[in-house]
Amino acid sequence: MSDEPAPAHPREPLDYRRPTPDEMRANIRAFHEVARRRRSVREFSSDDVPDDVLRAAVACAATAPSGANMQPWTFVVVRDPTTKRRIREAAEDEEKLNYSGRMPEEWLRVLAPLETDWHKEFLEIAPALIVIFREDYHLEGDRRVQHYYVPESVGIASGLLLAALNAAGLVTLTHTPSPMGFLREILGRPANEKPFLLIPVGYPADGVTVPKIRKKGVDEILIWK
Ligand code: IYR
Repeated sequence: MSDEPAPAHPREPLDYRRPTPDEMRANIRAFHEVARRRRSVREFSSDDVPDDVLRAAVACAATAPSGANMQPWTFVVVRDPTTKRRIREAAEDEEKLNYSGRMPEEWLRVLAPLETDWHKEFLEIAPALIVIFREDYHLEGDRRVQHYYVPESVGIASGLLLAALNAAGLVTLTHTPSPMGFLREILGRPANEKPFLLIPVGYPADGVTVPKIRKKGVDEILIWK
């Protein structure tokens, strides 16, 4: 393989129509209505969700921008009950260690109001788990092609996935059992893929409650200059 720079991409017109300010206001209001309803849910119904909706949500994630358009991500949708059980058992083994000494006091202190613990039943109960893998490089033959801005790229794709799933009417948890190496093994993914997030997806269990927390208001986080 040569080290010549690759030729420029052919170009095409941008598919874009400028909205009026009022159209923009209506659009953003509608989007905010969806976004503000998203909550992390930890108790799921076992009711099944349609494959095509999960597939369409991943297609939304696939539209994300990425460093040099490397698209450094793979999404594994886990439906098989045995695989879900293995993931639950491995996550609980890690989280037991986290909650019984591996997390510093200070971390446990900020988690306490959320009442999380090492039990992760939702990993078996939720009808689907989506595991997002990040890819820091890929191989072309025996040549290693580096990826750039991987956390930024995969973070944006993950946000789009969560937004899409919640817009569809499903609920999600952004779960980070730590460390997550077991996911690569259980799911048989190659060495260049590293688990990034584990997202149970489904419907909320009947009567589910969520912590009454508040998001910072826009005036607390927005600075105009
Ligand atoms: N990953 C652990 C602990 C945890 C950490 C944060 I930061 C949270 O916001 C919630 C939980 C777990 O999933 O229990």
